[in-house]
Amino acid sequence: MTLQLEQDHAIDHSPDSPDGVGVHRIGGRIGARVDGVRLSGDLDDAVVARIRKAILRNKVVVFRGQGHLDDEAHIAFAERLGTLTTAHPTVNTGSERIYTLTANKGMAANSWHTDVTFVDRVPAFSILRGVTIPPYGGNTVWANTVDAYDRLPDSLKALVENLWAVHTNAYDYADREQGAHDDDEVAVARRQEFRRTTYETAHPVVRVHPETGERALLLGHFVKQFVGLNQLESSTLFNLLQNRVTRLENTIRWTWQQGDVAIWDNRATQHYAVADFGEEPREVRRITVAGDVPLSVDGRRSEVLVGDASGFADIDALIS
Ligand SMILES: O=C(O)CCC(=O)C(=O)O
Ligand SMILES: [Fe+2]
Repeated sequence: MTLQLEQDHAIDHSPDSPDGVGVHRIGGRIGARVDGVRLSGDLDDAVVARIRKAILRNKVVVFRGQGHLDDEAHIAFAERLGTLTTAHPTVNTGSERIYTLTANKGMAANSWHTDVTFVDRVPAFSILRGVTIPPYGGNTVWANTVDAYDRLPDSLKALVENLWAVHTNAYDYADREQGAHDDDEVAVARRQEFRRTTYETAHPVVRVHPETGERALLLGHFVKQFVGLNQLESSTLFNLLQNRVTRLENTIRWTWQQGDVAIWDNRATQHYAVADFGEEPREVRRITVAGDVPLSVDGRRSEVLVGDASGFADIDALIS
């Protein structure tokens, strides 16, 4: 079903709505701050529906002042948006649902990506809670992949609509990630764990969003190669398209406070955690809502090449 996003525009952005919920845009192409909501598993259905609409429309929404949330309440709220995934397909986080990120290095978050695209069932939403926020730096930046597609010239749209890419968690970090030459033991162990089981999936470069019907570019740092192109051709084209996604006008950058929550539509965004907080502590915790298998413009689903992600997310209920 395609949402009537345009019609809802006025309601969605009224700061004085009867339920006290206000959605305020914070960027021209992506991003909104939602005020007047205390996140919990007990929110009214109407408020949850407004939040979902705000996410779909703005691609990422942030909430200040949610310091009352503990892991349990974070999970209870997340469940209102859909079925949850396990914490991660390969990383042992010590928790079934919670993916805790504390690293400033040796992790793949300080590079542009969409979460977990190496599996077929790309998550729908990521819900990130700021637990320990450094005194400076450590912002997160999101980019709008629907807008990036929309702004392509027709010639490039025609090219990408027929293009597929192989995504993997076993890519060569040294080629992609700044700081990947870091031979710190913890960083090396983390990278090894991340690649513990190899996954490879072929996804369409343009996916049709299952809720909005919008077309989005599906790329990011897990892309290994485009189908039918060699390594050099792949990286040339990848850079061209990624530059379209990540140009600054197409992004929103958020400076965290403790107790903030950010929710992004992982089917319509990429993000980058800026690793510029020195040795200061930083901890954020993510709960992930399962998503379906992407659909191409011509109606074909992504294809698993290596690995079985059924243990990461049970998506039978999402397949109609
Ligand atoms: O630490 C952050 O700001 C974002 C980390 C990240 O990539 C994620 O939670 O998926
Ligand atoms: Fe991420």
